[in-house]
Amino acid sequence: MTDYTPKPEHKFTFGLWTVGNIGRDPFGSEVRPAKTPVELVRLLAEVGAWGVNFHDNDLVPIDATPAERDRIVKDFKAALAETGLVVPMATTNLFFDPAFKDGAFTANDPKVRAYALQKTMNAIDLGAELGARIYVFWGGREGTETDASKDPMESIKRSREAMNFLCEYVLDKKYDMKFALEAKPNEPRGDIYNSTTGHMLAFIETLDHPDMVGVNPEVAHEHMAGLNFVHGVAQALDAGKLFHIDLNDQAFGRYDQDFRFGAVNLKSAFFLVKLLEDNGYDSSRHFDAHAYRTEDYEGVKDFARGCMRTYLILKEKTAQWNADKEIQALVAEINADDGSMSKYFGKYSAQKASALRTQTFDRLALGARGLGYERLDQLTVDLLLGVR
Ligand code: GCO
Ligand code: MN
Ligand code: MN
Repeated sequence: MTDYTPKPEHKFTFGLWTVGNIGRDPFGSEVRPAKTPVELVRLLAEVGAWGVNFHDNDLVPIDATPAERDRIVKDFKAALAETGLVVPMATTNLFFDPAFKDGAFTANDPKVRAYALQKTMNAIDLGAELGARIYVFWGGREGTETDASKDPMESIKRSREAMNFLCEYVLDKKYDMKFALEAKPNEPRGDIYNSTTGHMLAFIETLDHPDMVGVNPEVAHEHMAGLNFVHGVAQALDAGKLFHIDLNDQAFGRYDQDFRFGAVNLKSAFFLVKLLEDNGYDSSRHFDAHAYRTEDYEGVKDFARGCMRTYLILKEKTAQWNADKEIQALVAEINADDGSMSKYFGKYSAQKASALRTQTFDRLALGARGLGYERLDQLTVDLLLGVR
């Protein structure tokens, strides 16, 4: 192919907060002047993105008057119409304002919990008004520094009650909207509840409307926890719960770096793209990342273009891997099956179990056989490095 131009069918999206990141960190102030939402929409259109997502307060400041809100939303809608960008996802900022310093839905203060619900209902309305059909929940401050401060059992109950309330709100309003829960192990809290995608998948099954709720796994967050992201995403896909995904990159063992997709772990990025593409993932490819602090807005565009370009290159590599005769011959060999064991697999029966007991196995031969994974992995590396 070698045409790596992003197209609408690729469903590439960015948050206003990603290309709008002004480079503040705990050690230094902003390095880029802030752009308005309208300017950011135009920037995203220029680099070829399909959609733009936002937190309520990325678009409407927390202290805006109703008249200001209406004007901002009107200008934003005009920018969307002008550029053709869509809004597939929206979310609530429940972490920036000091009111949320102890969390939102799990805060100990009931007034904070009620305010969080009110703020989220307003933000859901805003998202619905702009066409968002996925609503993300990232509980950045839903956690603790000390477990003396909150009863973890109570926190789980409060989280569940909030999700149940908000699902009913969406049903009541007849919005065509589903929720996607995003896990992160820590940062900004010392520990965040439901710290991995696996935790979230288990939590969802305890809700009143589990079918309305899926996950939004993020590469960086599972890597912060030292986990294999591809495996976590596969579990979400298998459960029919991969409603959305946050693509970025991250060195293991570091703070939340939110680097350009593929910037650090190219091989796992490849297996991720392969997983998504081979399994017909059809929702947004959302980049939740930002440019290095060293960059000006030209660098921000390079960052955004780079995310999409790397994804498309890895998509091409997926097709190449799937069509590579030598690789596929090895895959077939690894999975060779003469059918002689089929009678033991599938649903249990007492008859199957007793037949299996009488089967003899050459255990030593099973253990002695080389599997060829070194060769397969090196072929993959050759392919990724462009020498195949
Ligand atoms: C982070 C998170 C956030 C969320 C965003 C939308 O680590 O800061 O990834 O960027 O994804 O708040 O829910
Ligand atoms: Mn992150
Ligand atoms: Mn994220």
